[in-house]
This record gives sequence, structure tokens and C-alpha cells, in this order.
Amino acid sequence: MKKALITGITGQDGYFLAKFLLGKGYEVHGFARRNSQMALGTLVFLTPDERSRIKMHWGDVLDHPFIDSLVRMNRYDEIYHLAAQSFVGLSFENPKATYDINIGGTLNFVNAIKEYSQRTKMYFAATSEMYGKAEAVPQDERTPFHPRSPYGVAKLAGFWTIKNYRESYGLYLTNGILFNHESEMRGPEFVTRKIAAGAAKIARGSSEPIRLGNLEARRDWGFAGDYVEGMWLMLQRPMPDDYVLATGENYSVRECTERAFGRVGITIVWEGRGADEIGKNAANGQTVITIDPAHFRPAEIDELRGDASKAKRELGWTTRMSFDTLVARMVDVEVARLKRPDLQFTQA
Ligand code: NAP
Ligand code: G4F
Repeated sequence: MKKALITGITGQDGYFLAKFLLGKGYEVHGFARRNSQMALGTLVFLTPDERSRIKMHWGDVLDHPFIDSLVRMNRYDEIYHLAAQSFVGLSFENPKATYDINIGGTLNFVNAIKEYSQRTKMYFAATSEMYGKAEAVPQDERTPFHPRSPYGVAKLAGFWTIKNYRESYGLYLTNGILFNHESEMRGPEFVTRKIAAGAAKIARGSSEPIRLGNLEARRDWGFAGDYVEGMWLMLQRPMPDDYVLATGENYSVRECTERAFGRVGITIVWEGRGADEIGKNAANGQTVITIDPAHFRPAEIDELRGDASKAKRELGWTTRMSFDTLVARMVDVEVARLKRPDLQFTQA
């Protein structure tokens, strides 16, 4: 039985990857930060049987002696290093913590592998944010990087750390350059989940508009469940490499908003411009969207769209869920959550 460690297991991708690897018969270990409430994040949505099969290790990615001993004791077949300060907006406010966790944490794992378990394969969660002010659309593995946030800069340092340790020591380390991927397990401050949750509440009678930032930013949004399979496929190749995972399509925040409201039967009409723009329910004039400049970023990425041809060709990976289906799924789950807050969403 293969043994895998998932860092960041309490996050969105950790949930889908844990389910996926358990389904493949892996012995799954989870690495997560302890908190005072022992909150398990997305893991509470796993079935009790799934949860009982995960061996948890409580620690911080900054704690290198702990990571050293964990890797030395367990000599994992595969490590999926997902733990990160993953919110781009926050990285402008907390750049040091973002650098420490996203660079230092990555270094701690590759160094532990180098010192104690050289046959361990590791996946690093790199990101399309590294393309930033992109020089070409679509972006693939050869597109130059120009990160636009402390988060993007830190992930790029992680990306080069992976490459450097791979080239220097012959270790099996891969970079997954993943474009945005979403689901009902997304953190609530990310824009797709925020829109889906807000639309569901308004459909149920809330008079609270959703306060958004830049409506024109375009992202290549896929379904997280499809992307974790790509992570696993990367580690099944004979040689380590770097791969883009993306849908090849992009949509604006405005288009995402219109689709989410469409799912609950509300057509939006837009009025005004810039920070004064509002979105209204065409049927009754209720304001459902306002602009809050607090959500504008000091430097924005206008457009990301990926070309996953290499992953399709070499890994046989493909994205299965369309953007419309993804938005519908996220909105439907939020509607159900309002009716049954206790409901557990375990479908993958
Ligand atoms: P997420 O939901 O924010 O999960 C991040 C995880 O990292 C959480 O479990 C978090 O734990 C953990 N973590 C943060 N700091 C830690 C620390 N110091 N020590 C231990 N654990 C720590 O992110 P995600 O969407 O699943 O993404 C997974 C990875 O892929 C991240 O590295 C992200 O940057 C990267 N990525 C994501 C996307 C995307 O669209 N989702 C695209 C490209 C790359 P807490 O719950 O305790 O905070
Ligand atoms: O949902 P977002 O916060 O995701 P973002 O910044 O694209 O980052 C996500 O994807 C990256 C992959 O490219 C990951 F590496 C990263 O970890 C994370 O998972 O914002 C998406 C877009 C941005 O352009 C933002 O400015 O939506 C725009 N936006 C407009 N209004 C908003 C809002 N974003 C948020 N979070 N909240 C708003 O109110």
C-alpha cells in the first residue's frame, strides 16, 4: 500500500485529494495546524469512515525539526505539499507571513526529503498567479513569469526551489502550475464562493448586497475535483516535470456573477460606472451587487487563461466540468446549506 502525506489537508484541495487517494487505496496521512477549537476545516465533510482512515499529524510548515522527523519516520512514497497562505488579497497585507509559509514551508519539505527520504516524490502547488502580468494568452509551461502579488512572488520562489533541488540532487519534485479551481469547499472569501453564497442568500430573501472588487478580471476557473487527479497523475510519471492544469477558457467576475444569479432565477441589470456601479435585480429593482474598493488589489491580474496541452498529452489529464456546471453546483450547494446548515456535502 502506498503511503502519502497531504499538507494543507484541511483546505479545499486537501479535501478532494484525500478522498481521491483513499479511493485509490493509499495510506493517507494529513498534516495540519492545530487550532484551539480543533477545527478540521473541510475534513468535517468527509464521511466518518474516510476521516478515521486518515492519520493526522499536527504541526506547522515552519517547524523544520518536526517535518524532518515526520519525513524520516515515514519515508512517504508521495508528498502533496498544498499548505500555503493561499489568499492573494491577504498577501498584500501580510507579505512576511506569506513568504515565510509559502517559501520557507516548501524549503522545509524538500530539504527533509533530500536529507532523509530521497525516493519520496513530491508535488508542489505552484500557481497561475506566477504569470501575473502575463506576456501571452494562453499561458503554458514556457510562458515567462511576472508575478503581481507577494503571494505570486512567494510561489515563484517555491517553484524555483523545486526546480533547483530537482536539478541539484536528482530528487523527484514536480511543480503543478494550476489555474483557479473552485468548488463548494472553497474558502468563503474567494470570489466564486462569495458570489455563490451571496446569490443563494439573496434568493432566500436577504437584502444584503454582495460587495465585490474588480468585476472585469478574467480567470480560468475549473473544478477542484478534476485538478487533484492531475496532481496524482504528475507523480505517476517516470520522470519529474512541471505541468499546467487549466480549462483553456476564461470568464470575468461579472460573467460569473450573472451566471450565479441566473441559477437562482435573478437577472442582473448593471447601472453606473467604476466604484459607483451597482447590479440590480431586473424584476424588482433590489440592489444585489455593489462595488467596494477595499477589494481592489494594489496590482491586479487582468486575465489568466491556461493551455494544458502538455498535461493532456503526457498525463492523459482532462478537465471534465464546464464553467456553467461548476457555478450551478456551487450555487445549488449554497442554497441547500441555507436550508440545512447541518448538511454534510460529501459528493466528489
Ligand atoms: P486553501 O483551501 O487555502 O488551503 C490551504 C491549506 O494550507 C489549509 O489547510 C491551511 O490550514 C494550510 N496552511 C496554511 N498555512 C499553514 C501553515 N503555516 N502550516 C500548516 N498548514 C498551513 O487552499 P487550496 O485552494 O486548497 O489550495 C491548495 C494549494 O494550491 C495552495 O498551496 C494554493 O496556494 C495552491 N493553489 C490553489 C489554486 C486554487 O485555485 N485553489 C490554484 C493554484 C494553486 P488552515 O486551515 O489552518 O489555514
Ligand atoms: O477568488 P480570488 O481571490 O482568486 P485569485 O486571486 O485568482 O487566487 C486564487 O487562484 C490562484 C490561481 O491563479 C491561486 F494561486 C490562489 O491561491 C487562489 O486560489 O480572486 C479572483 C479575481 C481577482 O481578480 C480579484 O481581484 O476576482 C477578483 N475579485 C473581485 N471582487 C475579488 C472580489 N476577489 C475576491 N477574493 N473578493 C472579491 O470581492
